[in-house]
Amino acid sequence: MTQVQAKYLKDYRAPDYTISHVALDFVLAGSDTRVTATSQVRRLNDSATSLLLDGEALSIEALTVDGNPYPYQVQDGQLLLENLAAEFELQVITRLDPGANSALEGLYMSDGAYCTQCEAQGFRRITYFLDRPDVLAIYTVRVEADKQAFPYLLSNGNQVEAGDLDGGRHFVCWQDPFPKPAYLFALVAGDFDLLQDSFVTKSGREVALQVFVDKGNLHKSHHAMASLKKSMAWDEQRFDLEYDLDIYMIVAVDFFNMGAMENKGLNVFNTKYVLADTASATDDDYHGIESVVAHEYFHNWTGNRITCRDWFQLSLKEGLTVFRDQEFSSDVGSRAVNRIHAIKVIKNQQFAEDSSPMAHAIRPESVIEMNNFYTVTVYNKGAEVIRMMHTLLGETGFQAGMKCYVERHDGQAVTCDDFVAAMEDASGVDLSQFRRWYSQSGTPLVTVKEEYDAGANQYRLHISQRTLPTAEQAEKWPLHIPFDLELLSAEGESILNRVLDVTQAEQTFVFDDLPSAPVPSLLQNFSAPVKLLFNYSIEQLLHLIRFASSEVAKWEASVTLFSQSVWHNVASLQAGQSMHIDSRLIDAIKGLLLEPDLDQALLAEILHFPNLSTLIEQVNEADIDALSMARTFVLEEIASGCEDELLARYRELAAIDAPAARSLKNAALLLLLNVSDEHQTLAENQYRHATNMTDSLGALTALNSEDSVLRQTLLDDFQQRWSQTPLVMDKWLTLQATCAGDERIDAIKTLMQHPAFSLSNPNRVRALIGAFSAANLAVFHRQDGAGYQLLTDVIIELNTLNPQVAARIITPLIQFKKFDESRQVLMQQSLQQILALPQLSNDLFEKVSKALA
Ligand code: B3K
Ligand code: ZN
Repeated sequence: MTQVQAKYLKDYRAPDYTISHVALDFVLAGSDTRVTATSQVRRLNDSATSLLLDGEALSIEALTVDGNPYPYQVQDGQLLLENLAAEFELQVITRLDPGANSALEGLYMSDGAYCTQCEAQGFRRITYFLDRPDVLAIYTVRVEADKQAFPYLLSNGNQVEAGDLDGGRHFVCWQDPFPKPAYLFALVAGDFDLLQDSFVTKSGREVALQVFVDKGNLHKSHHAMASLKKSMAWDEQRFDLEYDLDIYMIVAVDFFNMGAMENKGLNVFNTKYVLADTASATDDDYHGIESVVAHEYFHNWTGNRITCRDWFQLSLKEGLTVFRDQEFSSDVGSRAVNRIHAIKVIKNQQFAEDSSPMAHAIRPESVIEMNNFYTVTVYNKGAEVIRMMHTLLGETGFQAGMKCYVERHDGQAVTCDDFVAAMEDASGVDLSQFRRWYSQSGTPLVTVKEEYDAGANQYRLHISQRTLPTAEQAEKWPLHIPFDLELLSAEGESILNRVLDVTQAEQTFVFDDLPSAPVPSLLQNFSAPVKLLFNYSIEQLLHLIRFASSEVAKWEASVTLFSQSVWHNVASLQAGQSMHIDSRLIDAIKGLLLEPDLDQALLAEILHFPNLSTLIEQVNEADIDALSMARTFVLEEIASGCEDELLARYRELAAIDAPAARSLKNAALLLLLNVSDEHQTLAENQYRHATNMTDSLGALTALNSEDSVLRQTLLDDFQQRWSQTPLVMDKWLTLQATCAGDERIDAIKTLMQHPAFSLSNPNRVRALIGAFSAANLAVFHRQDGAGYQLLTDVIIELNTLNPQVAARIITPLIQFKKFDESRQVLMQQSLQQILALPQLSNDLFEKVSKALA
């Protein structure tokens, strides 16, 4: 297979032709499915003479121009038509086999239902088209299928006609009044249970709301519906944005490559982000559903009404929409806890991406396979960039910017620059230097040095910034960094709270009239996605934990305190000395456990001390063996030092039916199991008397750090109870993928043969293989390379089956730079093995070739 060439942002050209209307006629008939696409094509560039349409793996049955057969050529999958008039009607009939489509892009079958996934470039697997986001067309769709097997025939917009046909078949016609790019097209045909509701918009229009789920799951669809209504109300209140069609549909399917998809008026969702009841879903699952439903809904304005000019601009819609869903979660839940979750994604995953061969700016410069760029950088760092603008402009300025953006660009396909310009114009804030965040990749290192001059009552902060070269970009520039700072007095009072504009490579900020040295709370709320380098003393960290105004700062200080202790012990191990913990760390945690007013969910976050991935990101090279020993040591010391307090909190919270209480209780249990096996009975009792999945899983997770007879007994019980519920069996798979011990590899291989597992379903692959390689670092990085080989074997099978999923789970294998020489060699050997595959997908080729370059 010849590998495709990279495409560059700098080569963007407006299209020569556009398609204003398209009528799609689907005759759904298994392997003999036929699609007739009738497009109204218009020339935009007078000097253009030929038209190239995108297509992939298509077979043409007929093609006409203005009703007459017309000559065409197919080159590298694209369709070439020449000598065309300025306006014409093109009709193409293609034949598809959705049942054979295991890549789950374009039109495919999910457990007996037809469904589509067209973003980024799946529409070209349905018909030949101008499959690019700057071609906006009005769609009318007719779907025809067997009536008994597929009673629901759905597409975008409003239903305009329906009827019965001969031979037990029926049809439905849909019309979407809003012009849209092809990636937002959707079709679903199947038999579902349907939950119906409605929402009255602030201007008084009634919108029909429908959630379609697999038969027998209606009782699990209510939370998704409630989340949708909450999102619609919130977007009106906070952003003044109202829904525009008369109907909003969500369909949950089992086979889905990602979380969900925002197709206009017809969202398609992974069942994981729809189905929930308290018996089978955890509090985290509930939260995930609420935020993904919200995210897809918010795309209706930020993504659908205003879309991207080209795929390099993906963060225009994704960064902004993640920011919006984060704000939604924070307004309806705990702002501090949501912020902590967002910070963890950046520190654990995005920093790792920045230092990997796949480093890219939130607006990448070059792309081989677009599906590889739905990343934590584009999404989550993209959201941080929007958040920084929000910090610089304030809520009022930011909302003025949003208004300007919507008024200027509604109905258009635009760029990130257009967004920043709207923000700038509406607020008057100069964002010229700030724009670099869009084009510069890598994590800025921000070094802070403090200086207190007692004679002059003056405190000075020297702040310098530097971004190291990344794989694809050598030269770096200073960025405009909003640096949120609090200064605390020795007595713990807040003396100053403000955002510094850090814009130069080196800058000094001077604070006068300070009678004693303050304690700084630096980069509060993680006000910019940078690595902060500051040597906090233990005393300063303890001061911040007690007195910082920001709850996030208290959490950050506890993370730093814990990390410092781990690194200290890594050094001891490497020097052949014994490990040791400063008792002040234990006392600080004890103090927090005894503080009655501290938010329970926040305390739970603090007790979930940094995992191995977070710690690895703090250094250039990680000695994974020493690191994992040192982390376990520190955890055990804290847990045994706080045993009484942990037990007291555990007992006090045991019977409280609230998510925050449950999260603290389960965090305490996890620590207690680190102290002694005696506490196993706590976990067993919790499991046996649990009335909800959060408590069952909390108990199993606490028991999961090492294999034991009890663990095995309860896992067997769990399996018997849930064998018919795939989403719960995913939890069962993940528990086994993330347990310690050398026998793990064989256990996972055996599980791959279990009926609960299937390589063709992405949720199953992520639950077992994805969890193993991303969250069981000690075993994945086993010295003999057995962990790498296991992942490699799965990737090789997925290369042809589902390239998108293969390329997603390869991430830990290309991030080899942090590990020792012998592990690096083994990881590279695995990558070589993949690169040598005879039919290597573009998805894998892009990542592997960059990693080995
Ligand atoms: N826009 C989709 C993601 C599509 C990914 C294509 N490989 C979901 C979302 O971000 O809302
Ligand atoms: Zn999105």
